[in-house]
Amino acid sequence: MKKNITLSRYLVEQQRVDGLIPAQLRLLIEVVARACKRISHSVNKGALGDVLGTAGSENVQGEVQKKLDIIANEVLIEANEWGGHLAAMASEEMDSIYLVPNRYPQGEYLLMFDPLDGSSNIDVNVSIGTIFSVLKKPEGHPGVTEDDFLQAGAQQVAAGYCVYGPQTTLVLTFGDGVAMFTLDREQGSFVLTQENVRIPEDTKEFAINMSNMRHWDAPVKRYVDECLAGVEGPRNKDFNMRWIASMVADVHRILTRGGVFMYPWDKREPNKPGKLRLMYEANPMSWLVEQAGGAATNGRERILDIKPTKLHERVSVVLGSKNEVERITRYHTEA
Ligand code: AHM
Ligand code: MG
Repeated sequence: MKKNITLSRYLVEQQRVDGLIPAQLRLLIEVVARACKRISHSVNKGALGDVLGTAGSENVQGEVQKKLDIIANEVLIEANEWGGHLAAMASEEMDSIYLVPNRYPQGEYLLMFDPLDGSSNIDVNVSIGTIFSVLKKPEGHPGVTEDDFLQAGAQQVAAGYCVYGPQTTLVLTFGDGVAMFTLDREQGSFVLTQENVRIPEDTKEFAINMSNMRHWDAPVKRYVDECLAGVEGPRNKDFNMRWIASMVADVHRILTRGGVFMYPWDKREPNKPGKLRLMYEANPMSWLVEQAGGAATNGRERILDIKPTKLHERVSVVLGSKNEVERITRYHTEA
């Protein structure tokens, strides 16, 4: 790999040399990356920046918002609304879509994000992140409605996340593999640190919130029981468990060394398909995982094929090393 390729140079080459992305999409990603740098800065300040703790409000899903949830949301909106690359945005922290104000030029893209994923980890200094997904606004009508956003994940034109951990790492796909960039704070830029990310097809590591075990469906219980049985069980090998409770950090581990991540449907809220949101959590992560050679399903079907019916739709998630995801999906179809 060539040394010291900044994100800007990488994007210019994707646009100019390889013709993989249009100029407006390049600008969009540059702007999102700049916003992530600002969020990273706030996250790093922690108590010194008065950014910890709750904001005293709730989002549309009835979850308590943290100060940093709101700060990150505002940073992303302010950074993206004026550049002329977007038609509208949608966020986990906003009830409805956000139209680019009339005073700014309108672009052809739709941006969705979870501004700060892993909120429960903010105050305890554990990795958190920003997840984003980019769609094209459907042609043929002026203005933007929520319906324009309701496209299957397979329609995404770019997706990524930025994890704020010991390092700040931006991970991106345009549908031609996955690349990782590490924030060089002295230089002030993201620098390419890994290309052609690949997830091993087999793994001995799983991630799931075990405290929900009594609420799971039989196929998930069967899979985890078999992992826990180790060498003495039907899998003939010992498994290790990791659960960071930040999807960004759990997925980052899987992209780095493999593994399987699950947030399945459970009996606590039987009418909801799961905890995670399809459009700005599961879709971008599923695409990244597939682009790295992994798989992502809701236990039955490919997540990227699900046609959303509402903006904040939830979904059951099984993603990561291909052979494990296929096994878990098979357990569901057999059941
Ligand atoms: P958030 O977007 O409000 O932070 O919620 C999503 C997070 C995921 O990052 C993580 O996988 C999950 O919630 C953790 O949930 P749990 O509290 O069950 O561990
Ligand atoms: Mg989230």
